[in-house]
Amino acid sequence: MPLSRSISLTRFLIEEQRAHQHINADLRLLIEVVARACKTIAIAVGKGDLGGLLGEAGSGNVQGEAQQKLDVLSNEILLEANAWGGHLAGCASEEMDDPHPIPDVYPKGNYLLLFDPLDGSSNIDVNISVGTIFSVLHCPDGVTQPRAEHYCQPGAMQVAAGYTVYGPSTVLVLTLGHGTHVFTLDRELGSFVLTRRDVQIPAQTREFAINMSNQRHWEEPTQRYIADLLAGKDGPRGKDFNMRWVASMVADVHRILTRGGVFIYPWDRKDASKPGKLRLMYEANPMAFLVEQAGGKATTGRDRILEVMPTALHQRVPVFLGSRDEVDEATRYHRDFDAAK
Ligand code: AFP
Repeated sequence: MPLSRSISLTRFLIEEQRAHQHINADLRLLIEVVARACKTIAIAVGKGDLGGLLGEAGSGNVQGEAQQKLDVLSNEILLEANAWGGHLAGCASEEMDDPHPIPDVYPKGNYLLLFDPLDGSSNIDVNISVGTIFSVLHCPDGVTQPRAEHYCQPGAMQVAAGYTVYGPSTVLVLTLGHGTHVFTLDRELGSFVLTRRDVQIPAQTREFAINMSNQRHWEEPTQRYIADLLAGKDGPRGKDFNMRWVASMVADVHRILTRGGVFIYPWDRKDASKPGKLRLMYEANPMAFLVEQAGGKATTGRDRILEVMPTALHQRVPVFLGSRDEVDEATRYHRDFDAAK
């Protein structure tokens, strides 16, 4: 529910630390540092053409995708902000091939931070919402120079996750494993203010999000599921469905956290060697954690995303997440299809 009394992110974190054992001073610092970096990114994104930062950087990332200038800048902002606080053992970014070590001149902490610095960046030049997604894990005991394998922990091991959306307003959505909470950036004060505590995604929905242009590449159970949604009240689902697709996962997930829905990026045959488009560690896991903490569900179409055992830092995965009953329904189509094979 919307809040009337103003609670800053700092106050929220301190009160969480007092009330529960699930947050300590280092984790609190980590979240505050990430939030501060996101404010800097919000300023850069908000300048648009005036900042001279639109367009491609002329480089590619580990995924083989063209990097935007703001991808590169957002990555640098997050790396720099998190280097010196002493809260991290290391960090990993969707934009970098290998994990980034904390410089030796600074103390090290016990957390691993993973991030997609600017999700949906192909939308920047057309002034559509983009965002930052992050995930926090414990560094395994005794590891002082974390390598890729130390980051490869299932999403259920996350201690925190969140995203920001740089849209008409800048919002930060956060879970520390005890509910999902929304903070809105007060641009005059320069601080994030708690605006929704304990968000709950409606269990049922009449709205889905998928890139329909890939339809011919989908596998059979995805085809059947979407065909039944499109059939509306004359079909087996007996109700009409609406469709939305922003092509910025942060914006699509934020809509679902706000009013329900199901977000789908399934496996497809466009490039059958890839097990999906979205990245497990930087997109699927943090979003799955946030969605589950808001009463929703998140699967690969078959299995719970948070239980997928990662084998590589930049691994991809199919994603079905959002309203609980609808994700159950989509997952049932895939499981029934497998069982009938
Ligand atoms: P970019 O960061 O390259 O714009 O990709 C965004 C994204 O990873 C995710 O945010 C969207 O949901 C999805 O890709 C959109 O993919 P399509 O362009 O294939 O619809």
